Amino acid sequence: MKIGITCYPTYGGSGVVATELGIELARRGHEIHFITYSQPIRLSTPQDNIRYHEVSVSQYPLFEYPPYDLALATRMAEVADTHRLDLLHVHYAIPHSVSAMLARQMLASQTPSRHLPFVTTLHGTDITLVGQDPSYLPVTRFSIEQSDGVTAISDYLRDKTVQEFEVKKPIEVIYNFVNCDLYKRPKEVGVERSIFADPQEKILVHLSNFRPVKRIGDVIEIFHRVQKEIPSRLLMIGDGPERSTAEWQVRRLGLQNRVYFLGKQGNVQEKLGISDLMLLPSQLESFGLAALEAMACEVPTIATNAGGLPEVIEDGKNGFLAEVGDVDRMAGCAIELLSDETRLREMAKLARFEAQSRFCASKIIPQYEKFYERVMERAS
Ligand code: GMT
Repeated sequence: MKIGITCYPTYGGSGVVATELGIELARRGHEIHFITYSQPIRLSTPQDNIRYHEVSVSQYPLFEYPPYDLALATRMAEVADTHRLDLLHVHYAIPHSVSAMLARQMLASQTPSRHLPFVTTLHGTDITLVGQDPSYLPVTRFSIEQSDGVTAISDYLRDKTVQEFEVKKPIEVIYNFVNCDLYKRPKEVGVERSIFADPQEKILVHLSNFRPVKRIGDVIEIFHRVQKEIPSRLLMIGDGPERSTAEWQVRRLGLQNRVYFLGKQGNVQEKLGISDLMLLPSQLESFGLAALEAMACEVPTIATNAGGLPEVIEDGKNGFLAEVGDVDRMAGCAIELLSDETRLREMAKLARFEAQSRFCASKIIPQYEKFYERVMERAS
């Protein structure tokens, strides 16, 4: 198949999922065209069967808000026409599904027999936060209804979309995935670990885009309590609006020698693979890709019982779940687990098992392929 993929290339989990999906599909022989405003971060090296088409948005003094969605629609139609694409797959509804809808119409107006189907994958804040904004809700609902196929990354998100948007269109749940051959614990972790911690110290990790929904303050607060009981360090991977506040909190608590702000990292699996415990105390996660990537690397997660997280983590078995804001319980669970090496290793193995048995790329990618086939069959 020839597939055009659009996502937010530099920011957030939806871009990561879209890029990894493109890479996996290309490995299986499909021709993938990324149509985005910059090179997706996880697409650092040229790969067979993958092309990148940049969307450039012209600036003009009149445009206080340059019309990116229109530039995107034009590029989608151009690429689809030139490369005879079979399908567009957009990640995050706003504004990508609206642009895809326009591209489909533009192509049909040139060649009435040409119907370019598009699939919209819902990821989270496009529905739960941004999509609820009255200025976006009607157009988001409309473009979801107009999609030739719609998927959501968890049952939670599907139900929420149906409930809040009153969408009649069937929504297929296809869970996020992880490449278990790449995301795994290395046999030897000593050298890399020694950059951050002494041999007897534990490493806690947090990975996100540092938005308010991630409750970065709780991450620091939990670690503050943990390090009083357990010799440990904290790796903060990612960047975003809450980073300066978090750095200030770290200084205020006198933790600057224990917490490393690493910024955006290209190969996150290398840092996850040397860690012992992931902290993800988010206000909401439709899925929690960071937790899954950690689990694949034998790193259990302490997370909140929010959104789709209970679909990924089983409390007490391969991680822990607590109510949003309950830093006492999250710190308590972390201390208990990190003080018991046997339990920690056992939970780490179960976390990897869960990632492999339910969310491995080899299980999820064929679900997308089948979904595309069905959509294309209906559209022809
Ligand atoms: O909040 C983010 O991390 C960004 C956002 C996005 O769409 O880029 O993430 C959402 O999609 C991820 C990938 O499918 C999910 O793992 C996250 O749970 C989801 N975030 C929220 O629901 C807050």
